[in-house]
Amino acid sequence: MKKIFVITFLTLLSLTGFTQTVTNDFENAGGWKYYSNVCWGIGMNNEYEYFNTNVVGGGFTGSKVCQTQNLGEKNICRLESPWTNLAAGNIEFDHAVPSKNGTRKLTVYLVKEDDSKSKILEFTYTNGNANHASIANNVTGIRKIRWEWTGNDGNSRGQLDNIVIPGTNASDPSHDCEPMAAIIDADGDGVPDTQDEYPNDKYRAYNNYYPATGFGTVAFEDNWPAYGDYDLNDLVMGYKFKIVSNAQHNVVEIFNTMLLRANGAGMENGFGYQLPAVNPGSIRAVTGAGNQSGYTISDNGTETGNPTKATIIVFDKSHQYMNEWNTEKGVPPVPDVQFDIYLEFMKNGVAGAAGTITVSNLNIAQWNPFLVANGQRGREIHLPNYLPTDLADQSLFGTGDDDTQTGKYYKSKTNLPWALDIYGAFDYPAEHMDISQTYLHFGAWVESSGANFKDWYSNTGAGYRDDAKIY
Ligand SMILES: [Ca+2]
Ligand SMILES: [Ca+2]
Ligand SMILES: [Ca+2]
Ligand SMILES: [Ca+2]
Repeated sequence: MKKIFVITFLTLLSLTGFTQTVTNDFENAGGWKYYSNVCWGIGMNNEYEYFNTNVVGGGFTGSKVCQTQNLGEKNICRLESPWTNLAAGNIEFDHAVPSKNGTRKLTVYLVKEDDSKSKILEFTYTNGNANHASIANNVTGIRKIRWEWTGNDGNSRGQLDNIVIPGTNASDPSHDCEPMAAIIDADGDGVPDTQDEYPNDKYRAYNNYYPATGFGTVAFEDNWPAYGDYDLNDLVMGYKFKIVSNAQHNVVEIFNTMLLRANGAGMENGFGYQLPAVNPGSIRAVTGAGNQSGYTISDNGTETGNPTKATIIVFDKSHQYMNEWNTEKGVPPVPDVQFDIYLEFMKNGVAGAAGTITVSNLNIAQWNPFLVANGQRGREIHLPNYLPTDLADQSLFGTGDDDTQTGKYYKSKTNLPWALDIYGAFDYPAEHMDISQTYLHFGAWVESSGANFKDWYSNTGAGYRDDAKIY
């Protein structure tokens, strides 16, 4: 909600269409207290005074009794504006040092948050008259203006009046007049730096992670439409998505890390996934996939033959990448094999031909992973109740143990699945170990349609698992 609020707020500001200014004519009845409350003068070693005079202009003039000698930073005679979200336009003010003795000089700076400064005016007084400054400014972003008087004489009064600064007050009085974090937006993409994970990149703003931390796991039984040994370890894949989005929450790119963890299978199985909400034309490029022999791949890296839902083939044959099965008791495990899949949706702000998609419409949680059994493209095995792709061989539905029908997909008559999606790590069964005898509440979880024993895979308490059957 916070992000939405801030965006709305900024939009309203820009819609008003006024050139906003930060002003100070020192005439407020509240006196200096009023101005210091809205963050004028921060950085001075003592307060401004009021001087009832028309020397500069109006009834009151900002005036500081100060040493104009160069006595070091602490004693420099100066005034500072509030932090201002500066806009292009003229910076205007009147200034004077009425009781001039010796050499007196005014130097005006734009100051950045890191206290680096750039000079915008240097003025040497030759008399006590008021002077008007009008300084063309093209700098935007968070700055304050610092007026410093120096000289070779003792006490004097640097005076200011009728200050007009193009921009809006960006100081936060409730936080020591620090720059208001909510509206610092270095790259101008509309997302404040504090919320912008790419504060210097206008084409990127947010990272979105799925799962929120670590890896999720999908595990498959490749004997579908038969139960087979039902060990659900014929392909075990870790998955992680980092979705980068821009200020409008459009997907810019996806970094998808896939881990081949086990392939306890005699068959050569492939793996892919579909993004149901993504038109393939919204993706500019896919890189990082493994071999894709037996598949037809479009120029942008998505699979041809699924014209409305982007389909990514991660690899064609798992055993090319992992010789061991990583499921056989007594055989030492081999390391996971990592695939870094990169999906480019936008480049320098330009979307793919089919246009942008928002992170919420993408809804990465509905990604649709599937195993392709034994190199036969049509033999797709999906998570329960996930739809087949356009390339699935529908003649397999309802055969063997499968009970796929309208509204029910990849489930048996007793609702057993051929694939599992675990939002975290998964200690998968060892080779040939039926998952329902490895995880002792798995059956009850299925029978209850997931209502009971939701922790069937994670709970290590008594009665939950047969450790001897876990790899
Ligand atoms: Ca930004
Ligand atoms: Ca940004
Ligand atoms: Ca199996
Ligand atoms: Ca197996």
